[in-house]
Amino acid sequence: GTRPYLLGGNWKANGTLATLRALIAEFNAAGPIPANAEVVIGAPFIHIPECLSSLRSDIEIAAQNCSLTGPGAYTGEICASQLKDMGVTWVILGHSERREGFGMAGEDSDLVARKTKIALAEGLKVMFCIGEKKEEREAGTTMDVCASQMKPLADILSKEDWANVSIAYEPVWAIGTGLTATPEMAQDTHASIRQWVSDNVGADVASAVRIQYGGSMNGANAAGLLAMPDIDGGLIGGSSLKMDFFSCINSVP
Ligand code: 3PY
Repeated sequence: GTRPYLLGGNWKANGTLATLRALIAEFNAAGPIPANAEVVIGAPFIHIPECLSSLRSDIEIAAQNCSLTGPGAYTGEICASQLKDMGVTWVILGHSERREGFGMAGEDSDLVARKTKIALAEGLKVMFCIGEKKEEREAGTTMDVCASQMKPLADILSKEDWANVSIAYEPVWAIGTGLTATPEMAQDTHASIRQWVSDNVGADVASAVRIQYGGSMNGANAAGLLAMPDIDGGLIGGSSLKMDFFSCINSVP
């Protein structure tokens, strides 16, 4: 296809300074990244400076969240302008784990859309995560869920904004479970998401926007997924903490 592949790693809240340094050394020695692949690592905030100074320069750095606020009296928050100032170029927003909230108030689609608008305004690029839960897939509502997650975004973004957004489709039942959507199942949903963008944003945006698959992508299943016409990359959890990430990267067609 004409869309450059986007391979994102999502390290979540994993790693120590020692394991981070060891992984960076391995990644730095891993050989070239295919010319049609863009690679980004979503690091914990505290590990971002070490990544920026030590990780190979052909891997960009993402944060895994940003504040709904700008700078100011917001104890414990990190805002998009601060990330941009550090040299961060991407942010992952609306991951299902943050939507769920792990015991805290979760993020709804309206909040994720507003964070996205702020991040884009500060010059960050956004991996915008969507995806259905197991019971929603079983009830046949996968596309209703994805549409409801994208609707507030479509309402507040300008067409120009979309140039810096990638949609990460992550079926929640496939995250951290070892279950992966089959390439055909994933392709089917990706095509529906692209159609939704075409109908609700515009055909030009739909043909340019990248749709990454997330949910237990690894070196063994990446090639099958990435071969699909509407799968433009991955958002990769556990595998991105290992050299297996490079097997995913090297699986781009
Ligand atoms: C996974 O690979 O399971 C993820 O959650 C990636 O974000």
